[in-house]
Amino acid sequence: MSENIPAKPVLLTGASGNLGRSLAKDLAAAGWTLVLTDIAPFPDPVPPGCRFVRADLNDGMTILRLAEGCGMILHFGGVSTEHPFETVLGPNIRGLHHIYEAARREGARVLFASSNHSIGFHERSTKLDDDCEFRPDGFYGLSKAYGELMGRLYWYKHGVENVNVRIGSCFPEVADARMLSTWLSYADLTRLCMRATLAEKTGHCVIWGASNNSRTYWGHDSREAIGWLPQDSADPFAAQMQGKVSDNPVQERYQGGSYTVMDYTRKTPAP
Ligand code: 15L
Repeated sequence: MSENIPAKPVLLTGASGNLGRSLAKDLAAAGWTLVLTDIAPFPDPVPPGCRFVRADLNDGMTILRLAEGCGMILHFGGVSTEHPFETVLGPNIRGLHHIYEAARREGARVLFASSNHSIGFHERSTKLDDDCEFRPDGFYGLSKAYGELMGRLYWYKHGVENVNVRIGSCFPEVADARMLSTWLSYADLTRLCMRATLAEKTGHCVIWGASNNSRTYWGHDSREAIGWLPQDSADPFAAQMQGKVSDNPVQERYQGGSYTVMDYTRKTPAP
C-alpha cells in the first residue's frame, strides 16, 4: 500500500456539504477508502472505494458503528453557520461527543473542522497565534470553541489525537475584501486533511485553516509538525476585492465579520 494512503478507512462526516463533497471527491481520487455520512442524502454519485450511510450525529450508536475499523475521523458534520442555541446543541455538542467516543473506542485520530468564529471577536488588526483567547462571535462559534476543548480533554485523558482546524472562509473563490485574509482554497483544505491523517503523530494541535494570504490575521500554529504548507493565495484577487466591504463598523472591526453583528445588542463599542 502507498505511503500516501492511510492503512485504515477514514470516516468523513458532513459528507453532503460543500466541503465534504469536495473532500470525498479528492480523497477518493487519491485512492482512499472512505465511509461517508451526513444527515442529508449524498447529492453526487458515491465515488469508487466509498460507501455512504445517512445518519444523525445525535444517534451515538450509529456513529460508533460507522467508525468501526476507521483510523481517522474527518469531522465536518454539524451546523456550519450561526443558528439559535437549541439548533446548535444537538449536532455540534452532543454529536461531537459521539464522534470523540467513537474515536476513543477505535483508537482513531480526529480532524475537527473548527472555525474562525471561535475567535471572531478579536480585532482584525491583532495577529493571533494558536494559543490566543477564545472569543466566539455566536452560538456556532461557541460550539467550535467547546469542540476544541473537547479535543483537549480526550487527548489528555484518553490519548485521542486531534487536529483542530480553525477554518477561515473555505469557498471555491474569494468573494469579498475580508476573504483576502481568511480564504482557504479547496485544494489547500484537501492537502491539510491528507497531512493531518498521514502525519506520524499530532497530539492535540490547532491549525489556522487559511491559504497563503499575505493579509492574514493569523500567525503561529502546528502546520510544520504535520507537514502542511498552503500553496494557494487570495493575493491575486486583491484588486478585484477593493471596496467589497460592509458599511457596518462592528463587522469591519472584528475578524468574524458578519457573524459578530448578528443579534448584536451592545449599545457602546467594546473598549
Ligand atoms: C464559517 O465558519 C462558515 O462555515 C462559513 O459559511 C463562512 O461563514 C466562514 O465561516 C467565514 O467566516 O467566512
